[in-house]
Amino acid sequence: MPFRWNPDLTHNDVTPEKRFKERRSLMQGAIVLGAGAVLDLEPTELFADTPALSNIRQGVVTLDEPQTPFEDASNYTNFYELGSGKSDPTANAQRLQTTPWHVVIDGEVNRPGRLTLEDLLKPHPLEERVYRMRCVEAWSMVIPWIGFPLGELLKRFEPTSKARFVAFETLQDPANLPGQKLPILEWPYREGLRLDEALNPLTILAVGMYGRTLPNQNGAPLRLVVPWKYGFKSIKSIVRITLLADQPVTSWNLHAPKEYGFYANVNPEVNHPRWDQSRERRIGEFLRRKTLPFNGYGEQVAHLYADMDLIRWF
Ligand SMILES: Nc1nc2c(c(=O)[nH]1)N[C@H]1C(S)=C(S)[C@@H](COP(=O)(O)O)O[C@H]1N2
Ligand SMILES: [Mo]
Repeated sequence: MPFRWNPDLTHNDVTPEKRFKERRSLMQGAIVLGAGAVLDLEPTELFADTPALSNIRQGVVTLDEPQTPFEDASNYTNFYELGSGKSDPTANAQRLQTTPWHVVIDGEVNRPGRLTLEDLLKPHPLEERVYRMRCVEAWSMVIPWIGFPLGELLKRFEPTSKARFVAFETLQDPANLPGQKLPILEWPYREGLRLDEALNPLTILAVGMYGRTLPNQNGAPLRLVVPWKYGFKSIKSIVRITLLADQPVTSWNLHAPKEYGFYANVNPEVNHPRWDQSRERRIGEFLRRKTLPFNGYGEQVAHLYADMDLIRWF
């Protein structure tokens, strides 16, 4: 069975042998290990530079699939603010200023606020969850994210009875983010979810991956991960979360409405106008595989769309 939803996973389930080796090589530069030293360090020890990222609990979601190597997941990225090539975001990563970082939560909530990243993380224990990510350009990865369910955060701000959608915005900083000087998109990058999608337990705000703080090019310090949707919904480097009565405008939908729908659920039956969406290449593999409806998470999320024509609402 490729997918498990199980709160009783053992530490081995969430931290396979390969991960220990990765951690070991990550740490070898920084830590001189005595002979026979135990290498099974907890992820928190890699977060020493970021005290807010502590107390990572066992994930309730994991996959029996080989993880994409950290090198690929962190160097083959899409982050147009840092350049439109897949390696540009790594090359320009240091231009993203992540400290201090604030997130505004406003709109249809009883308790709006502007919080530091530390305040925002404090009440939310972090979890590691291994998710498939499927990019609209037909490549995919399996990434161990560290984060917490978005719904836990939203509840804290008490959405009003009018709230039906959630809008997200990325940092706007054209002086430092070279892509924001180019008319690739209307900046800032904006995304949105229906409130029930946002409250689904699979939807997380991630602050780390592979047992460490999120690299800037992957959307530090705080990004969305919506594993059953195409990658562009998983907005990076979030500074604002707004609850709304009406469906928000989103960057890719605004830019090319025929190519990028608001819903963007992974759907092998709806091709992108310029390419086939029925198959995908897992990064690091040679042969393409069949794309799964909802990226393989149908059991968890198909009910959200029971009454919808998913060809029309792509
Ligand atoms: N702010 C912002 N968020 C973004 C993007 C972007 O260009 N800017 N690209 C999106 C796209 S198209 C994808 S596929 C995913 C990629 O996430 P990853 O690079 O961590 O794999 O980020 C999404 N989030
Ligand atoms: Mo993408």
